[in-house]
Amino acid sequence: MKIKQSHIQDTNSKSLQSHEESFDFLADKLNNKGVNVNNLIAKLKEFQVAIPSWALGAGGTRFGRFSFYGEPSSLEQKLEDIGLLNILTQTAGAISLHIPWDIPEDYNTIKELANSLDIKFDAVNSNTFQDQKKSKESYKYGSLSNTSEAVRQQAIQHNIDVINIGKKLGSKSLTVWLADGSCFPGQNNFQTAFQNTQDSLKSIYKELPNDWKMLIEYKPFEPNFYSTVIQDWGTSFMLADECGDRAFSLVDLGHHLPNSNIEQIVSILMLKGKLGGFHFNDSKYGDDDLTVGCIKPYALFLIFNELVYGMENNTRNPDLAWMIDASHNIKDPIEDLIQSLEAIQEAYAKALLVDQNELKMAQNKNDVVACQEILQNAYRTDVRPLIQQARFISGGAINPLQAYRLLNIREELIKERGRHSVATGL
Ligand code: AOS
Ligand code: ZN
Ligand code: ZN
Ligand code: ZN
Repeated sequence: MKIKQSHIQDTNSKSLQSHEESFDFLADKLNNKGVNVNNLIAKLKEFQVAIPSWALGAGGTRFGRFSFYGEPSSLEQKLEDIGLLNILTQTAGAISLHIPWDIPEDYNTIKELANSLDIKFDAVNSNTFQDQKKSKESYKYGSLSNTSEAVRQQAIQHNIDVINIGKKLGSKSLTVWLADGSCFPGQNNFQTAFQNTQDSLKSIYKELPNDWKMLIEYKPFEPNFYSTVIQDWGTSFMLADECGDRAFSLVDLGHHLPNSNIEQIVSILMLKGKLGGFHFNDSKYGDDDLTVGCIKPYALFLIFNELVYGMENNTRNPDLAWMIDASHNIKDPIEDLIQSLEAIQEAYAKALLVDQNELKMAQNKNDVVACQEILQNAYRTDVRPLIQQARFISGGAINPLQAYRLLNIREELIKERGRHSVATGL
């Protein structure tokens, strides 16, 4: 399935006039306030979010999985789906692969396909939370933290293999998320588990190419429900710090206990130059992996406010690896990703509207009311015309979701792939 530029223009022509009216209205208002609208649009155009290969099929839960018609069943088809998403939104120009789910059969074919779709290879993800078919050792009781040296070695080697696969594709970072932990009190010695993990990560880090980053993801619980070795940002920070300059923490929005102040975590990690990557999703209870912005859009805005501040002020912190880490049980995954991308862009655009100098002045005067007003005024601005404009001038759809439906994309995919295709991976 290919979307032609003329198809996008056709669907855009339906909303062009009303878009132009709302854009002009907003641009005038912002210009009058002294906002550089062109600058803002340039920043929005530049912002690209990686799509994980596992987000294109129905995820399911431990109770079952309801497959979705026309799901991609190979890496090629996953790339094609991201290509469609990117043509419509102009924001999804990268894929994040999961090894071993996505090992390319032929590297050149995959690279050429990605190239033709204008998709880059973002972070590669290792997997030591499942046993692989031919592997000798089991991760049932942990991987990099395991008390058995043979298991740890196998997990270290897997991560090195993942780096080598990523090198062939042009990736520049490895994301490590560990399920390691314990299910019951007394099962693990916390110190031994942490020490083993640290030593294992250092062995992987030694093999990391000079222009690569290692991103260490944390999560408080699940699948282990008593303790998790890398449970929080502090643990991830300690491990990254111990590994070296090219190791960083990775924040997944769903990996915090309820009511955690994620924006503060983001802020301090950036101050220390140790925030490396981001997994977007939303959460009501735990690692719910819901559509970005569907539950707590104001929290997302506050997080972006810190990200924008950090990107301007914490020059020691590297460019961040942005990824959506969501899972879809009942929605069409592509539609869900369109909604997530929109929510990310919206929060980013609103954060860009915050006048940081004015905020600093209000903070210095301890004018608490003014501080809150500055943030809320930015948040209450309907920035959608800005996002639409950024997409439109990049050649994307003014309204991607509408275009996706008008162009009957899912129906076309079902025709091509059949009704009962099954996504590989999760
Ligand atoms: C797991 O909870 C983490 O969010 C991972 O980042 C990711 O979802 C996993 O590696 C995908 O299998
Ligand atoms: Zn994640
Ligand atoms: Zn997760
Ligand atoms: Zn998640």
